Amino acid sequence: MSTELFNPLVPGFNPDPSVVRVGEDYYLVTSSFEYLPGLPVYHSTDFESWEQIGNVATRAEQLEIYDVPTPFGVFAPTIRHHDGLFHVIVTVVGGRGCLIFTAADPAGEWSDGTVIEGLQGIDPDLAWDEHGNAYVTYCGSSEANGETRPSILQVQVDVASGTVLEGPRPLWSGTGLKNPEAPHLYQRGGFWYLLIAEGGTERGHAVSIARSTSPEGPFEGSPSNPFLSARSTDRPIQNTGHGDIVELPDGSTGMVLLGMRPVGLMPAFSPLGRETFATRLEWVDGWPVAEPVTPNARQETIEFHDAFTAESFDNGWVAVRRTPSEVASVKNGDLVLVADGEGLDDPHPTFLGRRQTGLTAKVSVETDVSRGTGGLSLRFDEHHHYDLEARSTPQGVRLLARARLAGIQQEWHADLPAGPIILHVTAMPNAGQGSLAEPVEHVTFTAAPVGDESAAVTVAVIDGRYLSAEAVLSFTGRVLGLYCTEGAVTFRGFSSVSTNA
Ligand code: 6LW
Repeated sequence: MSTELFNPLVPGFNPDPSVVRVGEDYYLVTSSFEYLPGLPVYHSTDFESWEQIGNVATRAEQLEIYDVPTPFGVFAPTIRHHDGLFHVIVTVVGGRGCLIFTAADPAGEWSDGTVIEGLQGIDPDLAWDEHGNAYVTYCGSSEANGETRPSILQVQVDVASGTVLEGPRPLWSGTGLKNPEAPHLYQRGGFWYLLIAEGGTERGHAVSIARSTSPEGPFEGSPSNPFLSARSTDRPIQNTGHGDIVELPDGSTGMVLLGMRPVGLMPAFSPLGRETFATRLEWVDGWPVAEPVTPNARQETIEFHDAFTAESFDNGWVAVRRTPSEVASVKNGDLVLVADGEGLDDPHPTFLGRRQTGLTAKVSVETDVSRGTGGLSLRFDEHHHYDLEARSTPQGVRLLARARLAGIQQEWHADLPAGPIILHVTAMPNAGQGSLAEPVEHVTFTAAPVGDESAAVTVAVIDGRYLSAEAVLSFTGRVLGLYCTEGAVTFRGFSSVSTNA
């Protein structure tokens, strides 16, 4: 039976996907930038339904991202399996540099990470030849005719010690489009194939390929490069690039890659940022031909409820530059956040969130602000977030909705009587648009006394276009979470429901 390719394959903020097949099992990892735990690991046995089984970096010391500035942190991993061990190679930009993590079980625990000493670049790939030589192929820069240009480089390494044994040698620079990056090296049918992204991660993003009889080159590009791109098209999935090739359950060749889903009349704004998609490749004369990446969303609702009764955090919760257990505690159904001086505009907010996984999404949580100030936030980074905040006053509960965008701020207010409240945020693309001036997405903040939705107040309805990857100019995506800026806030019964039409 032919494997059905669902798109998005892994919805929400999941850029730079890399995938490996081991027997009947598939494991996929994506970039995580300033969030911890880092490097989510997704698993599938049919390539159709995917479940997050863990994270590579569950301990802060594995990444050391406490001080990395936005938009740095954990960029573009590669996952491979060799000699009975899973390997993830990645760069922590502005941090530990290029690292190799290993694990016997991809659900974890993963190792502390071995630094590849002296490697200057991003997007590392790891491949072994038949003699066991290990190659790290990555995006760096090389000099030609007195000019420094980004290019794909390669070193041979000792994986156990992280020592560079040979190189770097320049391999290829693509067809001349900007930003040749995201290399992956594969052996197939007597050739070594070098897959790369070029054109930049924006609308010009593309995938190109070259081949050689040796992993060290020289590489010859495909005559049909770039062999995949959505540039200058009106396809609903844009920015497609940064691929990784894998054999599908039906024996055909698949490629996972990043893409974006712009919404609105133009459509120009992608609320969820860069997500993981998939397409099929065919081999013609030893070169891949790609099908365009087409939408095929699962007709399902993605639901998540957390009653906060477990002692540990479900592996989809993330915090900013700190682990969830450093910022939050759970006990008997209460999730407590305690402010420690930094707010949402700072690099270390007291914030605990989850990726927004559907273009249509609703999150609700009971909130007790009798001892502090906090609420719900939709976050791209510390400079770009929409918030619904509550605090107690002598008259009751004061509600504040805030749009904070690169130093620009607008606020809306409403009031509720004293007592526990429930906060809701809904995100909904605006389907019935007649003009470009209309909102592309409605982000609605409402609140009600617990148990009395008839007394709900709408605090604000904000156009989501300004909290999109294009407006924010961000590598991340939307993370929807709970926060506290003063005192302590207790949350109960978090629920999130989302759909991708
Ligand atoms: C990543 C690069 C890219 O390192 O964006 O889309 C960078 N491609 O390959 C960050 O995700």
